[in-house]
Amino acid sequence: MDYRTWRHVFKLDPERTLSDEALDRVCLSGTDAVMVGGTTGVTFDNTVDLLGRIRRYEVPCVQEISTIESVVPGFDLYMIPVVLNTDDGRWITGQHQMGLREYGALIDWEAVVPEGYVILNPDSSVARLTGAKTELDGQDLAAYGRLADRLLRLPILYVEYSGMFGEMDKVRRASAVLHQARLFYGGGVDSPDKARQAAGCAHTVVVGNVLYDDLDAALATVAAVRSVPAP
Ligand code: 1GP
Repeated sequence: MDYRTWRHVFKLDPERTLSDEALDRVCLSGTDAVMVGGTTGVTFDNTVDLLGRIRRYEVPCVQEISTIESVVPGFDLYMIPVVLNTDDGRWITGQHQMGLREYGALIDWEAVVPEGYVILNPDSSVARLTGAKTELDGQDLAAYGRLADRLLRLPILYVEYSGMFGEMDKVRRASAVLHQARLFYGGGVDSPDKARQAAGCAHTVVVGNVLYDDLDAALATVAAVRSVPAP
């Protein structure tokens, strides 16, 4: 599953409701992958339900793990956030170590992809949960880019503005310093115009919330992202 080629991803929250018809349109939209995950209210049951519905389609399906209890077998890949801009060690290595303590011997490492997360919207639930230090300028973000890419050699730098559209100048600056890592951008992409802007700065654009508010606008982001050359 070559996530390195993905330009567009839809992120679905298992706690929220999407009709069969809407899910059909999402899975046949031409997006490169569907990611299942969320910050709160994610359970084994609601994740397994959603996976079963997405599996009727050929679109690649990945789980972004937020709690150990909600990990469901059967996804193509498992993306594991490591929060870079927090002082709270639980979100850097703490939860991960506890998970590996229980299940470490059973893991198919070929299916695991770590993501270096930088969380930038102070009002998002993920920022509150993780105690993220969101006051970062472009130089700070570029430094996190190098930290992820060169020092930790993570394959993904995920710039997370969840719920708001971010500052593209900062994102571009981080993208420019990456050597091997892919930059995933997510946050507030709710129109073709914003999708194009993000696609010019990020290798992969992740679209979430707007799926539940304006499905047509969400679907229009797929072609918009594809119309822009990757950075
Ligand atoms: C959230 O990065 C994703 O984790 C997408 O953000 O929901 O704001 O589109 P939005």
